[in-house]
Amino acid sequence: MFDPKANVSVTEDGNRLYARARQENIETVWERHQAQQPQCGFCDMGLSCRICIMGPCRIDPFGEGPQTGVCGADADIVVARNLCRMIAAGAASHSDHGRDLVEVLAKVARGQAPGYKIRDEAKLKRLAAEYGVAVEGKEVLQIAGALADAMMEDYGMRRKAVQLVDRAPKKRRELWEKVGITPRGIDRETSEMMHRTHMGVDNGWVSLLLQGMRNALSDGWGGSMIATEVSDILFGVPTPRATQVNAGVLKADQVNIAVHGHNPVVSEMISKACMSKELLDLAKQKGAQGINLVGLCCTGNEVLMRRGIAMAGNHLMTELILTTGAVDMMIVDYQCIMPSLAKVAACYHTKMISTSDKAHFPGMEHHEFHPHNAEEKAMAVVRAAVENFSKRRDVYIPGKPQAAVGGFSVEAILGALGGTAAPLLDAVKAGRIRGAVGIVGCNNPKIQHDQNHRVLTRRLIENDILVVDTGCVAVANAKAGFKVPEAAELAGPGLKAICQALKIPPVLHMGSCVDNVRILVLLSALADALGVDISDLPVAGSAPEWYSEKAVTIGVYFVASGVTTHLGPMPPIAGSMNVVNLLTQGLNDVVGATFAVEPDPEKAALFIRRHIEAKRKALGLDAREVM
Ligand code: SF4
Ligand code: MSK
Repeated sequence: MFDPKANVSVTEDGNRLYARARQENIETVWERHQAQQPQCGFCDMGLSCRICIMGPCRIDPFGEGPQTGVCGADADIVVARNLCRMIAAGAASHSDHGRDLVEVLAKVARGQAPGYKIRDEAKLKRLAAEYGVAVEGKEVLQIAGALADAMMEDYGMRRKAVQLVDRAPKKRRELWEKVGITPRGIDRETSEMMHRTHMGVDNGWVSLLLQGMRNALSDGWGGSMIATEVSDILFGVPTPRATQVNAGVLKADQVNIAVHGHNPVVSEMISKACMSKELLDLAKQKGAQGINLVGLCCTGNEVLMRRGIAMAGNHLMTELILTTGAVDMMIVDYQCIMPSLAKVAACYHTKMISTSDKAHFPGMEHHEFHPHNAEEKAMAVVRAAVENFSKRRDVYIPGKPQAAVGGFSVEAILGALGGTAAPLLDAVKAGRIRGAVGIVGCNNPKIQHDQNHRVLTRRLIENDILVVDTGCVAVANAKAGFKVPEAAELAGPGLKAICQALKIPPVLHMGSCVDNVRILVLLSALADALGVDISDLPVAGSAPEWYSEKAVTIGVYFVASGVTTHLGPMPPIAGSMNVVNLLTQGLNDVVGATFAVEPDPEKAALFIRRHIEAKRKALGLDAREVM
């Protein structure tokens, strides 16, 4: 557990802003976390159940008190059900985000979404081909409409499998069929998960966890994949572009607007409005030098990846950034938005705007964005932000921005390699690159902010392991200076030479939380090129500071796809050794990958390196001993 007397963050801007919050007596996530101590041990182990009102029930982990709930559910059933409900919530969140994008695509096709358009026709046609949508002789908008309809079908009851499962290597798909975890429909798997965990339905902890995997796969190869692909069609496929990160990206002489959440549907329109001449002129009239749009969390990652828009911070920076007094407006969509934000903002002049019909927050002004009115709404709220500039009082922007490069979609990575994965595979075969790791996920106040991300990433790259990252880790690693081509100096000799030749950083920013699917697509391409399954590759996943249900789902779809995955914080499963053993060992026999929990990032790096070297050996490649 993080020592509350130590610095809350490993970052300079984080600590300086936290000191300011303390000075001004502003309560943040760290004080609230402290106030919750000691947190409930039953819940921590997954041993409490409130699924029905014969309960709530608790199972005594010491064997002295009750060993079943009122209904008779034992520790295995209670722990498995709780974990499965986390998976369902995570899958629902990402997949509902994907649905919103499909709805925008459908409205664009019908001419009902002014301001939005098809930005990448080639990608639209590639997706249409995958979905069996005829493109010959059809207008772009007709194709878009037919593709949106086909994707909507993926959300319901498909006869066999969600479409994009076809992207997985053949061996993996055959394995899923054999185990019975091929996802059949996106909403169907979440719905079935909730049904099975109702009192008196599925009381087999193994069958529950198998459905948990199928549910997670319906997100990874379904809802999240749709979210990423449709975002690319509507807003462009990311390409490498320079940007800046940390609280220093706020500008004292400009109107600062921060976008926070996950879905690019609102932030893309805001970004357009910030560039409008009318509003830039208004900003000048109000005494500002311009309008400075910055990102937070994954909405920030979405606009960073496609537009190079600067990133102010990740999850645990979202309250602190308000204490600069320099944010004229924060616009939120959904997910990972702490309900405390408006309370912190109220200590300053910052206007807080919520935009989604499904995400309301106390103390925020609600301006609902829909495809038909988003362009108009964006102009109105940005105007309000400009009007708010003159109300600023004391401004404190700590430090200078850090340079970074983002935008490494699969297309961009393959492009940097000359169009195919062959150079990357050659480097892996020759041992210059030992393997690759996807580091993903959040911050958690139980861990010093960004510390584990930095340590783990540093240890991996210095041992010639390429790192790709998404979500809040991507921001942490950018702030640490790992995302400029010069960071190649921090890498081991093999990785360094390749990064220098390609002029890329050793840590590649692949996007937001839904963009973890880009990692799945890349791994499939590598596995296909080698003629093996994903589980044979010298790769791993890691979520060193995760907190959210979505991260559980991501971890489960990584493992079910064959990627052994490290978790920093322990998930709430310690109450059942059967569940722990299945997830950390038994799954190897089922899907060829497991979870490993290790809070210490130094030890996690050793575990991951040993795993990668073992996979190399199994492939007949040279393997190093990791001490
Ligand atoms: Fe208790 Fe069973 Fe109801 Fe859970 S489902 S609250 S264990 S009675
Ligand atoms: S925002 S899910 S805290 S990565 Fe995607 Fe960050 Fe985790 Fe939210």
